[in-house]
Amino acid sequence: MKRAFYCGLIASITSGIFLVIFRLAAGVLTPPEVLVDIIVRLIPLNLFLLGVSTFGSSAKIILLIVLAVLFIIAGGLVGMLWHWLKRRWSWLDHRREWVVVVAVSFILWVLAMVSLVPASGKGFFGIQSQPWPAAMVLVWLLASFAYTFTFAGLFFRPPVPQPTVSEIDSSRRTFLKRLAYAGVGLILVGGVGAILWKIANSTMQMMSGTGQLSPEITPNADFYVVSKDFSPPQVDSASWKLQVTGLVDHELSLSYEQLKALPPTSFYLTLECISNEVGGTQIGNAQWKGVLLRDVMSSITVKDSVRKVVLYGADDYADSITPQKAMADDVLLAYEMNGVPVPPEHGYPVRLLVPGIYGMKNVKWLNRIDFVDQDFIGFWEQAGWSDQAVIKTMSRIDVPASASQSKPHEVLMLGGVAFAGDRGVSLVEVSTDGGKTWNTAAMKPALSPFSWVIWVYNWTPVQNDNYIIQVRATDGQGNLQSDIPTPALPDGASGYDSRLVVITPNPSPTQQ
Ligand SMILES: Nc1nc2c(c(=O)[nH]1)N[C@H]1C(S)=C(S)[C@@H](COP(=O)(O)O)O[C@H]1N2
Ligand SMILES: [Mo]
Repeated sequence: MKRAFYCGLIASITSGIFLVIFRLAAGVLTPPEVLVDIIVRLIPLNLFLLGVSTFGSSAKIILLIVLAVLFIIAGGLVGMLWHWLKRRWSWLDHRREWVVVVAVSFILWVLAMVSLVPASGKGFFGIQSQPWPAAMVLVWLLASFAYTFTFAGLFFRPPVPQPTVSEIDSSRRTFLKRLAYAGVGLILVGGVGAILWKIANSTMQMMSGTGQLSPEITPNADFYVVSKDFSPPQVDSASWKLQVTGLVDHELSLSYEQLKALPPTSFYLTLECISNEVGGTQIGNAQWKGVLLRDVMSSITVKDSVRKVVLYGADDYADSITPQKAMADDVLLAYEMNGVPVPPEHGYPVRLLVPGIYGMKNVKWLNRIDFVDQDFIGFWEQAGWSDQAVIKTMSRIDVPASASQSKPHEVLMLGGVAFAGDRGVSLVEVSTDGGKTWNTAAMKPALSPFSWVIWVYNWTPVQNDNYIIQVRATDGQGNLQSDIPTPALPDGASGYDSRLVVITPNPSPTQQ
């Protein structure tokens, strides 16, 4: 058993060295790195914050080291498992053993390619990975072989006489014992995890003061509402129809049931109103489920003369998007918001979502899509708002609240959200000296290419003073958000969000 463990260990180290060589030489990501990506994206925000506040900017590296060690140990455990199986399966003679090794390498690799790799956002079999797709597929396959062949080479022995019954019994007993140890270990890890969770929740409440860090997913009840009318129109889903009309080869009328029978798509998307001022709250992130407009249109041919696609809502509201945007592969007819039917105030039964464009084009209570050969000036555009309405890169400070007080030499957590439409956020920076110097904030990777990010920065002021805290974001195309203060009308606000923080030896308790 011990020998099997050590052989497995050496094999996974060999495979690891192999992976590291390709990482350094060609930039091919290793499995622990991909796992870190997935974990950091999927863990709850509080745990992420706990990691950042405990380990600082090296939190990710520590996680990576832990995973790399686990990866090596897993190699040893697989070795032990092999040893155990081999004793049980008498058909597994010396010749067949090698066939199984090749098969196992393949299975391990396929599993990684259809689970780990897509979960990290690199597509099935890593088709979206860097530096080129085939590299990851190939290197991981070879690494899998490196593991199994090293193990086989070290561990396999030419046939020996059959073990006696008592030998099998005792090895089974030790195996069961180890299984029990592993069980106890799992329970311990779970317990420690639960305690950390508790601590994370309580530290968050302590740290947020009056300013609250935004949850990554905005609950429906807290999601901002902007509608032209005071109360939402009453739409009955049983009689609701979506009409596709205008310059199309044939018109379409779809019921709620017919729409829901089409293949569903879901994604996270942050919605922001064009009238949201710097530091404003007319922004929220939700998971939306529905049908892609492209899929609804799959049987329909649109005439070349079409210039605008007009979207009508049941509240006598209309807005338009370009045909290019309408046919893009990410425009969604949403019927669910955060796992429940879209609430009345957010557009029940169906609303449109157009990634990259401010809220007003995301028409609620949608009931007609009309293809026209003229320009169309929508409801808010008639009042002077931009028709392009491309979302500007923004960032907001949620914590601390304005005019907060804190003590010198004490860590003060700064945090908030940053958003750049469908371009994504690549960097968030914080200045504590009025914009002279900028520090990189930790950023929880976005839940989707259309989602905001949560950022945090732990700041330890040393002097008693009044500080102006500022934040700025860079989008996925490398463009820094504009620092020119501009009101929201006509094409969205710009400028940096800022907060005053007073550092004094005796903060007044009422203001924290
Ligand atoms: N039918 C209809 N759709 C609409 C509106 C409206 O008044 N009527 N307001 C728009 C505006 S200005 C914004 S910002 C978003 C807000 O969506 P929410 O209320 O779900 O947050 O909906 C858009 N869609
Ligand atoms: Mo809006």
